[in-house]
Amino acid sequence: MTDTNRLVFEYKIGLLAPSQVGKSTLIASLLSEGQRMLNRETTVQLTAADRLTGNRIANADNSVTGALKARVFRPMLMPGTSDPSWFRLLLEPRGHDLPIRFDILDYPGGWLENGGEGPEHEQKWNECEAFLADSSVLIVPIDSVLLMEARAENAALLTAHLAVFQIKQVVLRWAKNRRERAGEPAMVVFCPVKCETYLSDSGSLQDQATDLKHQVVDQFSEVLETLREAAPHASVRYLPIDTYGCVELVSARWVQRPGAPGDIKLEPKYRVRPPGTIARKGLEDLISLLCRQLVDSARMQSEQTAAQREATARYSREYADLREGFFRDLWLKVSGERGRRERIAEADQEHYLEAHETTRSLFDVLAALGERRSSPRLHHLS
Ligand SMILES: Nc1nc2c(ncn2[C@@H]2O[C@H](COP(=O)(O)OP(=O)(O)O)[C@@H](O)[C@H]2O)c(=O)[nH]1
Ligand SMILES: [Mg+2]
Repeated sequence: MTDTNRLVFEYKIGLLAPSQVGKSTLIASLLSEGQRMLNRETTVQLTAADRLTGNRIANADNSVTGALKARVFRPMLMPGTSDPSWFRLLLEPRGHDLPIRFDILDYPGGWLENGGEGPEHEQKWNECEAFLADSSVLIVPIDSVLLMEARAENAALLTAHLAVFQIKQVVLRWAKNRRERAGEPAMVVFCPVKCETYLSDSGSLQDQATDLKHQVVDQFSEVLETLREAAPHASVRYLPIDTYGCVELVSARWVQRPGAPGDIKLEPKYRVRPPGTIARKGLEDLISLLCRQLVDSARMQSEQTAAQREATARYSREYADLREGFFRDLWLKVSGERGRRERIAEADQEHYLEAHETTRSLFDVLAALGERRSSPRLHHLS
């Protein structure tokens, strides 16, 4: 962008989860579902900001759709994330040229668990940590199968497998950062994933919604406490998400896995519910939450800029119109100084009007987004 006076809205979104929970799948679903939903019902649209992001999302979507069509859903066969990757998405109000960009960071979950192996990973993880600490929104995907099936014999290992301590550390750094920048957005969304089997609205015969929420609040109680203490202004939400919706847990077995807490790992087996078509749940609510939060922040930022530019424009106008006595006024005119001041005043007025117009557009978008009602899946934790 060449125009330096143009308002730029950029936000970071961080995901916090150990490996194999569903970060990469969630990011890919967010764009596919976001495009479908926003193109259908609102005044904004969501697009990939660069080709790399577009390709990554297409690959993830193809592999999921393909596996479901072939009725083979073998979680352990999905390739893991090997490097940090940035997904760059644009949220653009229709008919207005003011994109809001947000970057989502994906990284190997193992780095959160133990910082990775060797100095190279450590360096990359440090960069990821800085990104997470600086994010406007943190999404915490949680493995529902682990939460609900660990039960009696391995209950003591649950906290370690969920990486609660590591999550708390990142959240604490994030919260301190957010408190220092109280005018900026701050939201944390706890998202249990892989919950098709436990929630009746995704076709399961059992309804364990209350139990699932109870487990999340119980296991993450220290993280919630940290948030309440270190960033009381942050909004905290609970939103279970099915990124597939058409699969069902058949069994979950603990298998040997050296290096994992207790040297064991829970391995789920799924059955694909015919006809094997993706029926995502909860994502629309997540997209709405993100859009509202980010558009509202953009609106606040734009309002502040408009106020500053208005003051500047007023000053430039007064300076351009200032009378300084007969001879001095004559000189100002002859030397071209009056004309220069006049041009500055006009340009400043224009910049102010641009920011004012941007604020108005963002208000319109917010109003349109606000009309969408959230589903009963979404809960406020504070
Ligand atoms: N049943 C089910 N499986 C999921 C869901 N989200 C992710 N998975 C599976 O969990 C595994 C790990 O997902 P992935 O996105 O690679 O996790 P990451 O390591 O956190 O990036 C993959 O096999 C996914 O297909 C979900 O909502 N439901
Ligand atoms: Mg991944």
